Formats: sequence, structure tokens, C-alpha cells
Amino acid sequence: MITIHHHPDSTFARRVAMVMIEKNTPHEKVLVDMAARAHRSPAYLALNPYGRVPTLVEDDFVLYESTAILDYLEARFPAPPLVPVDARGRARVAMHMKLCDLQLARQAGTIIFPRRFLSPARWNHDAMALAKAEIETHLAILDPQLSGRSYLVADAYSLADLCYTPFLQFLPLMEITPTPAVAAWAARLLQRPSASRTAPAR
Ligand SMILES: N[C@@H](CCC(=O)N[C@@H](CS)C(=O)NCC(=O)O)C(=O)O
Repeated sequence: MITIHHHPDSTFARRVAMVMIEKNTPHEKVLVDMAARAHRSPAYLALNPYGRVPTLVEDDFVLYESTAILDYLEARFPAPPLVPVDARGRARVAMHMKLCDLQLARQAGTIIFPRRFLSPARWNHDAMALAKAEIETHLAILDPQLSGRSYLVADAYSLADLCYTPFLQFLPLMEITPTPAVAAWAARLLQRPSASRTAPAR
């Protein structure tokens, strides 16, 4: 049995929760009480020395980093497929997953963590403004790739789209107005049952 250590407020853990729904994969969930610093407990650090969620455990196999977990689940449970069969399509999914983390997820964290969990007095406005500009630049690069298409790769829903979904949820919170193509893509992704069933409470 697969166990996922998670927190419902975590954007990265939501990726794993979503793929489990997309693939209808049986699993157990363990809530890591981050407010109580459980992610820094010796027991959790023994599993994931970075003290972050999500972490996957299956028998004696432990895996962290959400994209690595998604790749493992795709290999372990290939149906329904969330990557194309051809080499170029697979490579493009990998490219978009990496770019999501490099160009959007990290910057989004700079904005959405304080906006969700800290009082405005503790916000780093300069860092948040820079992060917002970087996200807008990235979305402008994605825009022509999405124009006239429903999804990022091969016009089929894939792990690339899934990786973006938890962060697209927070475009309004980040006060980012997407282009029409990006807005339509975000709405399409957020309407999927795997997204609506994992939407965070705040
Ligand atoms: N690159 C990691 C990022 C995971 C991550 O940053 N998770 C956050 C919650 S959204 C976390 O556990 N933060 C706790 C900490 O860094 O102390 C992944 O893709 O899994």
C-alpha cells in the first residue's frame, strides 16, 4: 500500500493528491501537522530530511519531491496515461514540469505563502513584486503555446498541466490577470474533478 504524507494546504502535496484521483489509485494519507512543526520532527525528518511535504512511502521505498513522485506514479500506474507515448511528447512534458517549478512555483510561493498565512506587516513587498513580474513574464511565454489549444502538450491533459494546477488556483490571490488563453486553460484545469476535490480551504 502506498502512503502519502501530506498537508491539505500544500500546493505541492495537492499535485500528488490530484494524480491519485486521476488514476484512481488506492492509498493511505498521513496528515503532517505542519502548524505543530511535525514536518521538523525526528520521525518525519527520518523519512524526508528536507522536512517538506509531500513524501511517498511504499514498503521500504521512500520518495520525496512532488515531480519525482508524479513520475513514479505514472510508471507504477500507467492507466490512464498522463504522459504521451512518444519520446518527444514525454520530453516536452518533462520540460514543462521543470519550467513550472523554476519559473512559477517558486515565485508563487514568495507571494501566496505570506498572503495566505502572514499578516501584511510581515510581507516582503519587494520580493513579492519581483516574483509577480517573473510569473507574468513566464505566463506571457506560455500564452502563444496555449493559444488555440486546450493543454500544454499534444493537446491532451498531462502531468505538465497537473503540475501547474495548484498554482493557477492562486492567480487571483496573486493579483495576476492572465491572458485569455492562459485564463481559459486555468479554468479548464481547475474544473477537473481532481482539482475541485482537492481545492484548499483557504
Ligand atoms: N520541491 C518540493 C517542494 C515541497 C514544499 O516546499 N512543500 C512545502 C509545503 S507547500 C513544505 O513542506 N514546506 C515546509 C518547509 O519548507 O519547511 C516538492 O516539489 O515536493
